[in-house]
Amino acid sequence: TETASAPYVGDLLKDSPKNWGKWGADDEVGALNYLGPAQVLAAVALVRSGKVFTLQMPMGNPAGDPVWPGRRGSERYMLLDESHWLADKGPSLPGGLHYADDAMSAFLQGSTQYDALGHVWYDGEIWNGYDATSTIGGMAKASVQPIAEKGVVGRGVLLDMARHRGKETLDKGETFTQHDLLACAEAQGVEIRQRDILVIRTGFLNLFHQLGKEAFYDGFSEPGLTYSPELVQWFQDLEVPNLVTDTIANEVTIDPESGVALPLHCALMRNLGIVFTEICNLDKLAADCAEDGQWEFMYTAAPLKVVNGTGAPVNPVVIK
Ligand code: UVW
Repeated sequence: TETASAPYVGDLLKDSPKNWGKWGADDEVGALNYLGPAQVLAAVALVRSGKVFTLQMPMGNPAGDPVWPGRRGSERYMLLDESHWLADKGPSLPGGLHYADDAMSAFLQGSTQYDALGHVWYDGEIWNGYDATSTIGGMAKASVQPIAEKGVVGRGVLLDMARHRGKETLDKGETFTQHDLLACAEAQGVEIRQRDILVIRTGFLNLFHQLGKEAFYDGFSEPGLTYSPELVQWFQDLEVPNLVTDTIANEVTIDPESGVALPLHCALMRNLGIVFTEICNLDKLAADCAEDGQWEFMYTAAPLKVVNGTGAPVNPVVIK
């Protein structure tokens, strides 16, 4: 449906390219098909110093986690600890061992995560043309599980847009384009190559803890890439398999020109099959890249194999 302020996303994207069918009628991993043995070996060749970086934000942080409005951060609770034995309620095991158990309630999109390719849709169809009714009761098609089964390994390139603009963090609603990414890469002295995993830093999620929850969500508007047909074609021509950022949604919340919310989820994820990784912490990696001048690395990730999941938590590992 159209609203007064924004066109229907299907109209906005009516001429946008699609990769449906490119990897077969039953494909569920989309542009990850661009990553094969050649890309893995090229990534391995970038390992020079043996430095390792993990990109996941802590889960179950009592101070809360930055999540998309309407979602909750992960909550972890103890089911069994020493208090049970102090109260004579702990299980009795031969030999007397005590142990701790806990559980977690978590939105699968509520922490550092891989989105399933079927996570968003319009016109009643998800990635590869599967019917959107296949999402009912769990993702029967294009869930996160096939992505998790495949795993992600390739050449990652960090584009530090915050540093490039001389800021600690990009501002609410601040935008950038593929031209800005190219200028950032040039300033960093790194080349963006075919089939690279693009890792984009904005610094924005640091504001969640700096400003506090209320101010962070007041006028919620993430910085990020903006939609244009040229940008979509750029991603398509580069054969980008995976877009990784330190924001909740990998793109500016409302595209300023069209007024449409999250059009790149539709144009890149639903139509081109580009896999999204969101809510990463890129600060330590960025500081190291600025120090040693190596902005390219081996990127590896394997989200959890959540059956029929719309997404899954992940702790991506970068090796330089
Ligand atoms: C939505 O799809 C609303 O959000 P995300 O991709 O950030 O999980």
